[in-house]
Amino acid sequence: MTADAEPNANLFVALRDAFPGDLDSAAIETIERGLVYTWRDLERATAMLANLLDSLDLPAASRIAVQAEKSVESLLFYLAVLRAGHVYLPLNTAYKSDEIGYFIGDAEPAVFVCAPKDFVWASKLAFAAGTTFVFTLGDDRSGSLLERAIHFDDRHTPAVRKSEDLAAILYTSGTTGRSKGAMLTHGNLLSNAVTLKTYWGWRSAAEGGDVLIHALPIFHVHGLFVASHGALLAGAKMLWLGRFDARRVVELLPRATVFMAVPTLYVRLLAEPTLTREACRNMRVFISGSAPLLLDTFEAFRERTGHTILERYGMSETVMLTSNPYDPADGERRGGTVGFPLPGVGLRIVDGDGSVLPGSTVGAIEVRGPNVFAGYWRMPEKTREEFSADGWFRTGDVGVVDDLGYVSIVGRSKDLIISGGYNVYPAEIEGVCNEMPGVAESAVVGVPHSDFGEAVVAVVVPRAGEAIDADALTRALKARIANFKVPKAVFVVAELPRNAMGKVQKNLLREQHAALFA
Ligand code: MCA
Ligand code: AMP
Repeated sequence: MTADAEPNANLFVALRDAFPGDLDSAAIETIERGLVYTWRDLERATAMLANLLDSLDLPAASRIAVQAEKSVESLLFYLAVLRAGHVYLPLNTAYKSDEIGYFIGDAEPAVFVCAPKDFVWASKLAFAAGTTFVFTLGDDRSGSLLERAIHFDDRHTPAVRKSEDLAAILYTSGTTGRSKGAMLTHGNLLSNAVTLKTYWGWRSAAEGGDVLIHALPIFHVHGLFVASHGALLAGAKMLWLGRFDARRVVELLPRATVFMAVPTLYVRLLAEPTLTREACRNMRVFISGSAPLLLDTFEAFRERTGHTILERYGMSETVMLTSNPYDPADGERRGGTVGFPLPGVGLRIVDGDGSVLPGSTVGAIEVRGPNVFAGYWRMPEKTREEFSADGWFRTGDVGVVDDLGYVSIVGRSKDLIISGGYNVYPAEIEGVCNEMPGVAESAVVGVPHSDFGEAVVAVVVPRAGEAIDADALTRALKARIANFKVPKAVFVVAELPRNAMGKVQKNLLREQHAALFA
C-alpha cells in the first residue's frame, strides 16, 4: 500500500482480520454432519473459491446468484464472493422456477449456483437470461462448484473495494407485487456488524469465547448477516444446524452462549419440555427479530429459562436499526418494544405530510445512518419515492417512541404478512390467484397463527357461472409460488366486502378469520 492509498474497505478483509490467532481452532462445527471447520479451513476454502471466480474473468462487481441448501460451503461461497469483489445475491430455497426466473431476469447475474437437483430447469432459465456460468452446490459438499474450486490455489489477495461499493443485493417483495433488489454496500454491512459487536457484547476467544447456535436460513439478513457476521467478527465459534430443530437446539444450549431466532423458533423451543434454566445455564443472550415477538412468548421464556429475550428490529434495506439493551446499565429489556435506535442510527416518527411528530405519538418510522442501503437495483424512481426530501428512508412501519426512548412497532403502512419470519406480500399472491382458471378476484390477508405468528389466508370470488375447488386452487398455487406463501386456508365467496369507495375491506376479512389458527 502506498502512503496515500486508502485501506481496503472490503467487508471480507474486516471479517478475515477478526479470525483468532490460532487458525487451527474450531470456527464452525456442523451438528447434523459432525464436521469441524477450522479458521484455516475458512481462509483456504474462501481463497480457492475466490480464485475460481477470478478465473472466470467476470466484469467487476458481477452479481452472483445462489439458491442452494444451507451448508457451511454456501456460507464460504458468500465470503468468497466478497473476497473476489463481486455482489452476492442469495435466493430463498423455497422459490419456484417462476420466482427464480424473475430474479435472474432482473438481476442478470453472471454466475448462478443452484442445488444439483435443480440444475436442469435452473440452468435453462439462467442461460436464457444471459448468465454465463451455472454451478451446482449440494448441502453434502456435492456439485460442480467445489469440484472446480478444489483445483485452485488456497491463497488469494482480496479485491480492493470502497465502502460504497456493492456487496449484496437482497430481494424484498413490493406492495405492488414486484420484488425490489435492495443494494447493500460493504460499508452498510460492516458498519452494522461493528456496531452490533459492541452493543451486544460479542466475546472473542480471548474474552471468554462466544459460541453461537446458527439455526436460521442464510438467504436473509438475519441468518446471513446478523448471525454470521456477528460470530465471524468476534472470532466466535458457530454450532451449525442445516435446519432448525427445537429438540436439537435445546440439546446444544449447554455448549452455547448466543442464540438468534425469529419468534416462531422461540414458540417451538417453549414447546420442548427439556428447555429449562439448567439447559440455558451457560447462555449469555437470546436475540429475537424479523417479526413481532408476542408478550406471552417473551414472558413465558423468561419464566422458564430465567433469560430475558433481547428483541431488535431491522429490514433488508437497512440491516439492524434498533435493539433492546444488552448491558443492564443501558436499561432493561422491555417486551413489546424493539428497544433504542442503535448507535449511529437516526430514527424519527412522522405524520402523513412528513412532519416530525413529538414523542409518544404514533406515526411512520423513518431512519437514516451508515447502515441504510444504496437504493433498489435498477429502480431509481422507486428509490426516490422511499426517501424523504431530506434523505430519511421510509420504512413502511408504524411506530411510537416512548419517554425513555424505547421504540415500539404498532403496525405497518405496507400491506405485508410476516409468517414464521418470512415476508409475504398480499398483492403478489392475489396476482397469482387472479391468474388461476375460474377466479374473478381475490383478497389475501394475514391472520394470527399460534406457530407462524401470522398465516396467509385467501378469499376468492369465482367468475360468473364457474366454480372454484379450494383444494385444487391450493395445489395449483403450490406449483407456482414458494410453499410458505401458499395460503393456509382458501375461502370461496360470492363477493368481497367493500366500502363505499369500492375498496376491499380487508380488516373485515381479518376479523372474520381471526380465530382460524390462533
Ligand atoms: C415453512 N412453512 C411455512 C413457513 N416455513 N409456512 C408459513 N410460514 C413459514 N415461515 C411451511 C412449508 O411450506 C411446509 O408446508 C411446512 O410449513 C413444513 O415446511 P418445513 O420446511 O419443514 O418447515 P420448518 O422447517 O418447520 O420451517 C419453519 C421455520 C422457517 C423454521 C420457522 O420458516 C424459518 O426458518 N423461518 C425463519 C425465516 C427467517 O430467517 N427470516 C429472517 C428474514 P407444506 O407442508 O404445505 O409444504 S430477515 C428479516 O426479516 C429482517 C431483515 C430482520 O429483521 O431480521
Ligand atoms: P424484510 O423485508 O425481510 O427486510 O422485513 C423487514 C420488516 O420486518 C420490517 O419492516 C418490519 O415490518 C419487520 N420486523 C423486523 N423486525 C421486527 C420486530 N422485531 N418486530 C416487528 N417487526 C419486525
